[in-house]
Amino acid sequence: MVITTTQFIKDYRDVALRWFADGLENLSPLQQYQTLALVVKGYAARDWARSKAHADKTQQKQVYYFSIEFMPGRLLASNLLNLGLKDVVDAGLAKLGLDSAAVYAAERDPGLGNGGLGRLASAFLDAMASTGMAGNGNGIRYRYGLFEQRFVDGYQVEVPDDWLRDSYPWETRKENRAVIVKFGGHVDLVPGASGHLTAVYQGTDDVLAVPYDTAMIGYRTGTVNTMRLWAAEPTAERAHALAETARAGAITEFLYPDDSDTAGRELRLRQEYFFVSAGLQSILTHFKRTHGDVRLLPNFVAVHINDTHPAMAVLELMRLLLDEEQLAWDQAWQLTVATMSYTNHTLMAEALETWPLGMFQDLLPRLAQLAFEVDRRFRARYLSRFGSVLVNRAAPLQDGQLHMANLAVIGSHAVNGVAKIHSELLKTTVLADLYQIFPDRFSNKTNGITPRRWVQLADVPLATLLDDVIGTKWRHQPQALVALRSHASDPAFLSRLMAAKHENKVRLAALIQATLGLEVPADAMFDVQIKRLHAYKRQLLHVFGILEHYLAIKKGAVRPPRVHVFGAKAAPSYRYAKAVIRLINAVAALVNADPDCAGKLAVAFLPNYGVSLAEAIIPAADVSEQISLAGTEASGTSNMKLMATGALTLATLDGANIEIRDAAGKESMAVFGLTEQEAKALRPQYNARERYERDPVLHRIVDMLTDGSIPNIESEGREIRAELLDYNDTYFVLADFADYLAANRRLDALWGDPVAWAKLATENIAASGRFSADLTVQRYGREIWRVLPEQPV
Ligand code: 26V
Repeated sequence: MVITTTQFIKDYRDVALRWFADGLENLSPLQQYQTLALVVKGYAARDWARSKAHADKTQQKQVYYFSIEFMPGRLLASNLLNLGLKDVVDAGLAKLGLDSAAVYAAERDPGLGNGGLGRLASAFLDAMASTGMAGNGNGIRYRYGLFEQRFVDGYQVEVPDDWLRDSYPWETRKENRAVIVKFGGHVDLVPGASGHLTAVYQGTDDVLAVPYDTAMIGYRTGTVNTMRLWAAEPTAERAHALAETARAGAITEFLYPDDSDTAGRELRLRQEYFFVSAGLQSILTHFKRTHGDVRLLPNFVAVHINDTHPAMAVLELMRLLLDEEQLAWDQAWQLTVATMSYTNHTLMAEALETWPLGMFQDLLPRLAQLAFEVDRRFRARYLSRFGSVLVNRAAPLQDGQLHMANLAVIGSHAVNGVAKIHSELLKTTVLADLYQIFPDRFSNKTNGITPRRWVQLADVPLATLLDDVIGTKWRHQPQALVALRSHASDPAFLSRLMAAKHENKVRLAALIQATLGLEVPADAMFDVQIKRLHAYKRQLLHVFGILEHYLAIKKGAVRPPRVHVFGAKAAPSYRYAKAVIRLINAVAALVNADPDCAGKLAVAFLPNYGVSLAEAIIPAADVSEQISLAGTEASGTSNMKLMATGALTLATLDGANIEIRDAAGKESMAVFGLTEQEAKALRPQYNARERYERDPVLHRIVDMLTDGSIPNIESEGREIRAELLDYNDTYFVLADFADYLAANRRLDALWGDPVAWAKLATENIAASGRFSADLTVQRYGREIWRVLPEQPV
């Protein structure tokens, strides 16, 4: 899109006048941002309308990515970048004398997700638009997103995230596309004249689902797709009563802040059905208008189930095809399976969703009937071939529970994991039985990230350097970054690379100063761990490493200075995770106040980790901590973002770390710890207490949890110690401790040779292109959704 700076300034002034009846200079930064967002939305509007019309006219196959979470991040800068207008607008803002940093910062970051799963969904929407695919998001417009995290006395305190308070300029309410979603009541199947049974609903509780659409603008493609988020409202007949508004609205009031504790929550079940039913109804309505015959559905529509939360899409599509479209079971089933595909995002057995049948029947009586029938047919079909034991374990209904992962696999034509090791482990662990029955459905699709947000926007010093050294091709094709390899031994380039990193570190140091009042040396090694707080991710191991360094300093050891940067939210009900948060804050207080540590060791735990904070932290990282127990982290994606901005990875052989090592080369990663197979073999004979007794350093550090050496962690220290010694250290922190230290000492040694360090950073950046989400969605597009031609092998 071509807009001159002059034209932009005129447009900006016009919109300010129309919207606020005022001149730009009289608006607050928030109002300036809102005005600018409207201008940009206007610039994208034609492409958006054209993309929709084009997809319909050419009958392009559409992907609908169903996800209960999306985390798009701030959109202003990324929309400008993708439209090719960022430079023009920045120049315009400068000409107007406006504080562009303040304008960008005024945008709220919609935290409509918990972590990796939600961020991946948004990265995929960005990538689909940027590769010209017609791919849309379908999810929930939560009134309150993931809580805002604050620290009070080292404790995590949760504050509601009122992200819609100032309105959200990117969304468009489409009341004309609202649909009704029915809950409860009962269904009678009444035989009609044709012999087909008609489902008659009585006493249902109806809720209006209103879509809010946000444009997903492709990077210089002209493709603009849609993220459609549904809000619940009372139906017209009930809209007059205030109580009804509150009751209906409750469905989309808040995001569950928890990836561990949603089991059995009726409101969560309502949320899931709400956005699945609304999404499928709107897809079918649109499809019939544009294509007519529902029997062609899988030729033109792919519905993707992002984790099990939308898995009831299998049953809902069956309901629509049987009850509304009057198809016969076999045909409806064949269409459903051909339309659906499913991604699994975790190996944690306790995370596999199940619903008590009683609850499911009460809330979704018709879907429950269909679940019984799917289960009956599944058993009948596979019993003789696979035997009752296996078929029982693979069936959707077991012990009065509906097993959503089983339903998702049975009702989809494709199932995938999110990194090679994860996809392999799915076949031998959580989905092993289903793999026996449907081996051909399984594949791997390693996750990806969008280098546009993480490099082009968040790391301008690096991006500018890259342009200068290898040209700009990498901006369109991140794989072109391999060209950097030929500069990995060029001292001039390496010193410029380190200068760019240093610039980012100075910026992060200023943020740490402003947020925590802590001064950190920008020339220290910045050692970063940013992700949800979970026992399996082992932030505790990182803390133990810090304490070991602290003790060494107390004994006079000299090591390269380090600044440890943490970002992590804990689920409000996850006690252990909250104890670890308090521990990190207490260790930070101890270390940061100790004059012996000044200039040598600092700990900065930045509150409220999310997409925006990640953008500030990632470009400044020297070390990327990816230290989950092998076999527990499905993929990880911060590992990819940190690699792309030149951090060296300190990692176990888990998730996508393995593929990162393979891509960047063994030397470029500090690998440590048990492998997945070793961990599995160790489990039956593991004795954590024995490790504690045997290793004096470990002994001392574990004791520090409870002997008062770290002030203010009495109960937390006891709880963590108990997890380690009484509950036998579920995630093998003690088992991997010594090797973790050894890997850290290797990094220390490398730090002493800045040229060698910079060379490895270069290898990481050069190899990061293969983790572009553009490539990931193209693999989905070719092999699962069939919206792109198969590539010759
Ligand atoms: C659920 C639970 C529940 C029980 C306790 C531990 C636990 C841990 C994780 C979860 C999974 C939530 C789904 C999720 O966000 N998975 C993440 O998906 C990312 C994108 O594929 C992937 O990179 C992360 O490794 C994976 O944890």
